Amino acid sequence: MSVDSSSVDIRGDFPILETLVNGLPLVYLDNAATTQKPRQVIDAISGYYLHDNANVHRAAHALSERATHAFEGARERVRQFLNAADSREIIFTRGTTESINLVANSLTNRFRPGDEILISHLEHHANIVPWQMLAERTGARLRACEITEHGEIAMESFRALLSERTRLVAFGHVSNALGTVNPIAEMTQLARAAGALVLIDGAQAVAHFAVDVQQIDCDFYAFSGHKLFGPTGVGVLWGRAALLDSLPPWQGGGEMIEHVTIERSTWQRAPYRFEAGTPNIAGVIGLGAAIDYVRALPRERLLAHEQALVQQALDGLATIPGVRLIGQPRERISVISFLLGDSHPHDVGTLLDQQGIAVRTGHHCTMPLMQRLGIPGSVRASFSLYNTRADVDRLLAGIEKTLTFL
Ligand code: C6P
Repeated sequence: MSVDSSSVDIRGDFPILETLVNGLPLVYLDNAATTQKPRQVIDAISGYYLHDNANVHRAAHALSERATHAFEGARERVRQFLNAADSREIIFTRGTTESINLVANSLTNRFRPGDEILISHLEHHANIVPWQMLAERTGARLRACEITEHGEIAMESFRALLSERTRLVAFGHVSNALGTVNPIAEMTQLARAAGALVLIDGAQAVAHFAVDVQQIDCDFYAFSGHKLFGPTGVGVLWGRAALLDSLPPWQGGGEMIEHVTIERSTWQRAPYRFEAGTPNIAGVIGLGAAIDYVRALPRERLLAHEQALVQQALDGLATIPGVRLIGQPRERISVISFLLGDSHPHDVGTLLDQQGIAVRTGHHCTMPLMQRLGIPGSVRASFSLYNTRADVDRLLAGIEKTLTFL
């Protein structure tokens, strides 16, 4: 398949993009759910299993040393990727969901009845439910700031809900359902001024722009490897070293301890106190390879390419009668949500799939947002750096054809 002159020719790195779906070349527009994996990542994972497979941190033999070296090398790559001050601040988890659950569990002792946790109506369930559970355990209260009609955080509502009772503020960097890029620097500053800890859910951000946790000045930042061209089952929680060392572990077992007697145990420092048991070694190595891959790309140019695709799609959708855009954020990245007339999103998704076009349909794990918008769900097209103008043309033609069936 030819690649637009505006994009960087990387499609060849992604073998799956050659797949035929229903006899047609795949147009993969479900990148917000998970990105495809470049050969470099697939090779790193199989290379580990073919040549280095052993457990990490446990043995003196050569394979274990090689595996440990590759595993800890990936931690250092993540540190550089986030511009964290210390690789001790990088905790490997199963993904964004586990990263947020880790924080919610480890913070339990810091919450008292009447304390507040502030989130927004834009959040993914992974950034709602763990806080509900924390509130349930501690008597704290979960509050959610409003959104505007365009699908942005309503900053006056955010400011109004911040108070001396707010102990933690948690919000997404980018909305997975609408693509809204939140003003995270301003929100972090306001939350910290109110004396709250700040957690940012970066699941939808890291594949699209550089993240600098020291510059953002938050306390925790979470993301998943599989949305960054890495494997599933691995993710990251970044936290300030001193803060992490002051928190208790949330899971017990091997690796996370310093000393164990039958009566009691003492913990290692971060990150190991939060990494009980054998980790997802191949996944971590794959994530390291994904970061190497991304860092070698001309990101500014690729981001401009993605933005151009989003604009092409928005311009095209505006000319198709019956298309209703869901959310019109001023700053948006790579995600477009829409409905076709009164049709159920699932029917639209099925008809697009028959034309080889993969989109996501439904509530996108953001039920409170859908409730606020008064819709059961939407059709979501999400773009990545390997998508092309031809993909957008196929999507637009696919939608026009779908409308004739509905
Ligand atoms: N969103 C989507 O299609 P996990 O499942 O742990 O890797 O990521 C959870 C998560 C948390 N926050 C945001 C903003 C997300 O987008 C996601 C995952 C996918 O939108 C699957 S529901």
